[in-house]
Amino acid sequence: MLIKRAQHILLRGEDIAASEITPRAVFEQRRRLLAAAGMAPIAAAGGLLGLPRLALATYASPDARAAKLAANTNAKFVVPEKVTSYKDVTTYNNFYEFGTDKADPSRNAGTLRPHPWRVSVEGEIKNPKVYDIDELLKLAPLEERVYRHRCVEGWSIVVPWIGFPLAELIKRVQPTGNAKFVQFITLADASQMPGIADPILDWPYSEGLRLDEAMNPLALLTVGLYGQVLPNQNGAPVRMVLPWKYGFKSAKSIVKIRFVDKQPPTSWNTYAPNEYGFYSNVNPNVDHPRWSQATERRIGEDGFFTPKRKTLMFNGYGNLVASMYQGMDLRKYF
Ligand SMILES: Nc1nc2c(c(=O)[nH]1)N[C@H]1C(S)=C(S)[C@@H](COP(=O)(O)O)O[C@H]1N2
Ligand SMILES: [Mo]
Repeated sequence: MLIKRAQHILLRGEDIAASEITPRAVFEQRRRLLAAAGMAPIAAAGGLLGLPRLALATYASPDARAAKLAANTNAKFVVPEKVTSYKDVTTYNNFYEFGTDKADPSRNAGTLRPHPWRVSVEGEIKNPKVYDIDELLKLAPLEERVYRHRCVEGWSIVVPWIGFPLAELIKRVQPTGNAKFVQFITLADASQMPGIADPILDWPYSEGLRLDEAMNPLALLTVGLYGQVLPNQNGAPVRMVLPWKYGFKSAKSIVKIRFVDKQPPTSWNTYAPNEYGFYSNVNPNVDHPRWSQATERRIGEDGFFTPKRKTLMFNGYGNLVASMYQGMDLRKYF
């Protein structure tokens, strides 16, 4: 029974009803203009220096109740594509601790208590430390970055995240020579997370990276989106965002970051090693055993005649990440 049930998880997104067609909020229109404005000078100057820094906090809020979070936009990391609507990004989620339907996390994650919150940074490091979330938020300047996000199920979104490079934290805790991998562990508290009662995955949700991947400037320790603190359903109060990898690598609601000497077990890889590899870099040339990964459905573009988008190698971030995998057989290390 469990097996049968489990086979329904991480399906392609195709069975999900098309997201509602709502009039575009003024905010999103402004957001797109902002993104376009951020990109034009890059194309012209081919670099970062001298670009105006754009403070998102001056723009309208997508959710009047949510706390604002100020951050300067880092134009080097703004993908020149239409930002997905706030509504889609916060109501179409995978967060199995709150249920397996896309609408479950936004419906059920109100029971998560993201404050107070502590993150234990431990293992093969010189400075192990339990960070209070308020302290973690002040560790490095917050940046807004607009990243593509590709779920292994075949859908994608474009999100203005707020955070800072994980490398900033890693520099401070100083890995020892034995640190080869980093493990991320999510909260697993049945009193806050109704989905934990269901033994779908081996809780707590855990993910991992090689140390060089964790140090990559793209790897974002994330605390906000759309100018606000992270909603619970998106992994409050702190999560990873790794835009060159399939979405499941980006663990939500992290309570532990552990530096280890061996490749750590990870939830999805343990669940189905032939379907979800440890690396899980976005790769249109390596299909999932049950579906092609060559194309994707961009959430919000799913009209009846809308053609699918071609999935890009490393989700379009090859210039920043491909060198980390040079000489590796990406069919074997998928
Ligand atoms: N703890 C935890 N983290 C998780 C998941 C989860 O079920 N539990 N789902 C993953 C998957 S499959 C995806 S696609 C992304 C979705 O992030 P989003 O809802 O913010 O778009 O979160 C990832 N992180
Ligand atoms: Mo995903």
